[in-house]
Amino acid sequence: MSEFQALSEAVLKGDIKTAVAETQAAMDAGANIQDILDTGLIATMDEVGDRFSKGIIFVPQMLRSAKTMQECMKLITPLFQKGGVTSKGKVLIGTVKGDLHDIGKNLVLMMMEGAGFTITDLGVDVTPEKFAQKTQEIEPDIVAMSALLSTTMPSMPLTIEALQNAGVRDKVKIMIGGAPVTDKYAQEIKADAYASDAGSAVTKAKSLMGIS
Ligand code: B1M
Repeated sequence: MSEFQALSEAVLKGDIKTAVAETQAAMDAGANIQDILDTGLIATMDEVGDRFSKGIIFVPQMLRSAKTMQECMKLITPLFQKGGVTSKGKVLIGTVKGDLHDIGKNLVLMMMEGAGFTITDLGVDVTPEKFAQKTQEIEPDIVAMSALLSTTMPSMPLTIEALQNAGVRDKVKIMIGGAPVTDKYAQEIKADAYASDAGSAVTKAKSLMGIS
């Protein structure tokens, strides 16, 4: 049984009040924040996805669990963020067109912010044109795209094409990620980096910026 069993059960049930209280209790007891995130929250969302695949739960329950996880993340986010550091680089991030999943993208954003990057978040369902227009406007160092559906992955090469058409492809590094995305896919669509999780997204972003 996991140390975060009660938290996990509350997220599965979509019981926001209990989940938030359990997160706070774990933090007060000195639990490692990364463990709360990995074992208590992320692993539980995998279980939610598994139950959804098996037809045990449906979209409303999945949504409720997602909302519950997001409320818990609000408590731990400040602990990942360090103030007053010089920016390590500008990152433009969003979930691609047609895709509404934002928990993973928000985790990546939170970890990058914590590592000292300056983030502009375009949110979800971001069209290739919006990515291109914002890239022209704010001139980021890295354009970061997230996709959780195999059906929305093709928005990634379309976004790269839009950046090309806007004449900004060579001015940025492109990083992609999300559960169905792979390193092989990143190479196929000529992205500059793939990251499998929020932690490695930070490592890859630093390496793209030539910093360690
Ligand atoms: Co959706 N959903 N969903 N869903 N949902 C999945 C993704 C699915 C795998 C569930 C399943 O069937 N087992 C499946 C996709 C199948 C596929 O295409 N391969 C699925 C489906 C089918 C759907 C709908 C089509 C269901 C329907 O309506 N019939 C629908 C689509 C809506 C749409 O987007 N247009 C849908 C809807 C939803 C909700 C809205 C209810 C909700 C999202 C709420 C929200 O995000 N605000 C939801 C949820 C919660 C999930 C699951 C259960 C959990 C996703 C999650 O938040 N995981 C998911 C099953 C699963 O993933 N196990 C599922 C936790 C999160 C921390 O992990 O997002 O993977 P993840 O992010 C990780 C890494 O991937 C990586 O780092 C993160 C942290 O380590 N990462 C990056 C992510 N982005 C990155 C970017 C990077 C680098 C790393 O660089 C830029």
